[in-house]
Amino acid sequence: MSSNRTDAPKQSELAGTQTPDRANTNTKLQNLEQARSDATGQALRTNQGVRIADNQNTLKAGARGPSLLEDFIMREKITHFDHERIPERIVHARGTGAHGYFQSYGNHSALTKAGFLQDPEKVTPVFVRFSTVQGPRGSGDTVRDVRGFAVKFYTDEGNFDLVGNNMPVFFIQDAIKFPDFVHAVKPEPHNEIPTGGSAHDTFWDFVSLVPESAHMVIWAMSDRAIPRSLRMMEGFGVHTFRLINAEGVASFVKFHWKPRQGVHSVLWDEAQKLAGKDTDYHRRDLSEAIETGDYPEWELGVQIVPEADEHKFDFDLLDPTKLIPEELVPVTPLGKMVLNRNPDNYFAEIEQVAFCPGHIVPGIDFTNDPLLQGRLFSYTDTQISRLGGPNFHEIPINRPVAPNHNNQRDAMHRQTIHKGRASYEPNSIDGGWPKETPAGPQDGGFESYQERVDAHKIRERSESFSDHFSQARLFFKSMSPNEQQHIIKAYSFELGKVEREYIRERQVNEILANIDLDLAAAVAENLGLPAPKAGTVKAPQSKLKTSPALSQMNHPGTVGIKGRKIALLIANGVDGASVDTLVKALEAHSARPMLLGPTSAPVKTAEGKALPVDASMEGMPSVMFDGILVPDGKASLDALGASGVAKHFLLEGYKHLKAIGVAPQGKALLDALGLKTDKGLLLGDDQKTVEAFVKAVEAHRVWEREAAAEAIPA
Ligand code: HDD
Repeated sequence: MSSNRTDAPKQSELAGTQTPDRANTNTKLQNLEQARSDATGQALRTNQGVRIADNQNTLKAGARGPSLLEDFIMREKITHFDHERIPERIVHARGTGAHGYFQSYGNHSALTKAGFLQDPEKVTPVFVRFSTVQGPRGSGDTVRDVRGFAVKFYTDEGNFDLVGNNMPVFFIQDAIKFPDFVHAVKPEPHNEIPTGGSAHDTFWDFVSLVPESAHMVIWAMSDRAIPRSLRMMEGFGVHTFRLINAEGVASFVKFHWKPRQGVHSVLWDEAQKLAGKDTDYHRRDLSEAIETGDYPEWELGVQIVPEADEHKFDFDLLDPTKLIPEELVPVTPLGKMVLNRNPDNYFAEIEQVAFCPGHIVPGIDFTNDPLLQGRLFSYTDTQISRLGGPNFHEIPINRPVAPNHNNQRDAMHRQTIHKGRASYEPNSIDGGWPKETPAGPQDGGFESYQERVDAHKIRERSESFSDHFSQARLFFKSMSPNEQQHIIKAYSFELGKVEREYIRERQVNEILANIDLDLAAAVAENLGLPAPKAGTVKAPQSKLKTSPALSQMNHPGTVGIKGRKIALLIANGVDGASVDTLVKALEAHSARPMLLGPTSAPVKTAEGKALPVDASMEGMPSVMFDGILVPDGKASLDALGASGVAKHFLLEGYKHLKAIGVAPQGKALLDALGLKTDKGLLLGDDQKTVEAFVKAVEAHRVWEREAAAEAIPA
């Protein structure tokens, strides 16, 4: 966890790379890099510490002669290189992460004795890893998939890992089905297709045969599966956990992370294009935000259910395919998490971090959720093969800040050099140390919650887990009309890629028809299947007709357009003053304006100045932006109107429902493109228009435009 980065200059110090003095900028960049590197001023050496004189040539018998086996320098280098890769995670292989801290809002001792939740002054370091589930390490960031949201709290009482997802439920109810589910969703075994997505036969074969997946699958077909940014996702602990206070009183809780940036997604066409045009879209967005000081922030909250209310709901709290609607049990905020430091080294930190839902601290405990119980075994087991043995807790990113003395010894890659003679307990040689700490109210040893269990040993699914459709229906009914259409399209797209017709039919008739007949009928029509009959499963209708908290539209965030990327399209002849005014207006809202030219070369303004650009319009296409502005300047507007790339940029931005502001002289450009002004397509460059543009970006997308945008070619 140690890092010299905190002293290093921040990228934000390089703000203003618009300066024409590129040489100066380059020197600044070099200084920045050197300050970061721990090799600055150091000699190149072998792993054994020998200084290397020549890193260019293998030792040979004569300049044109054969290489010599005795070249230990070359062999050490190649041997190490040959073993650079470790097995990637079986699921969640593609990920990124960041360091930060957690701070409690207050003293939550009535709820839990966990030390990091007692004191608002206490700052607990955290490391977060976000991930996709299906794809390998090199797959695209914006595929349709669940996102992992794993947080390691380095508390004074030991590490607490909250290993959740950006969806509050899961595909299966029992861990014994996890390998089946993962084999089905992973690329097909004969050709390893598709990479990163679920639009293929084996996934839909499995989920259409396993109705308990219906709820999670509809989440995966919703906009939640294509987030705009990792910073704009909710996170969920999924299972019901227990919090226990110093008096031993336990409450059931569901953990929630609420992003200050709001909950937002991209459109499906955008997601697919981004997967090619910027494969690293999400990891870039996260690291850029942190680098520029726009630190992502989430609120940690819990839904609290007193033990006495365990059976009060029309679903089982132990069933991980169910959520507790926030309208029934609101989320109580506990504290905030801020991510403020990028990792120094991807492999050492993001690849080697090892999470486990079984890493808990006093004051937190499990429930009998059979999915959670299986996870408690799986994670440590997987690290043993992934990280080469049971000593992965010694890897810097996994080390607790709390001391961890015990009598475990040896094994692969042991780093600690133990000095005592006694590695057993009880012992007298080392004075009996390390010793147990009796369980106690505060700072006591870990004590499991004393739950009475008196039952037959059986393999059986509880009857209380048998309603698979009510909450899937509640989810669909709670969506806005736009979101419902996206879900219909997502099922149609994915099932349209399924080659076996009987699988499509089964999903429509046996799953979708039991969720909602209109949904099933719309998907059936798109697939050319006969209209489905009403579902035969008599699932209880939940008392709640809708749960507004489930719709992303009801999570706008609290940061306005802070950090949103806005493209300014410019060409030779652009009005420099107009660019200046727009950039200043955006910066006043802490947005991130970027100047895009026809090429990467500076643009000549109408005033005759050379204006450096951030990128070319081809280099940073519209899918990488949240909004588009076209500044004034007749020659510039004419040049944009004659450029296929610029026109495509605008049309695509329009299709993806983005806010667009065009200077008054640009009316002809809009007319030529056949675009009509609307709530988010604005003509003008006065203060009022700029504020309307800002409002439109703040609303994330111009949803009213979605039907009109259908006509624009993709
Ligand atoms: Fe899992 C990784 C989340 C069910 C077995 N899981 C993994 C990660 C996340 C989750 C976020 C990536 C952690 C990281 O960034 O390193 N998993 C979940 C959630 C689940 C869930 C929210 C259901 C509520 N998982 C689940 C089950 C099993 C596993 C039922 C096995 C019985 N998960 C694993 C694993 C992984 C993993 C194979 C792969 C790499 C790793 O653990 O470290 O053990």
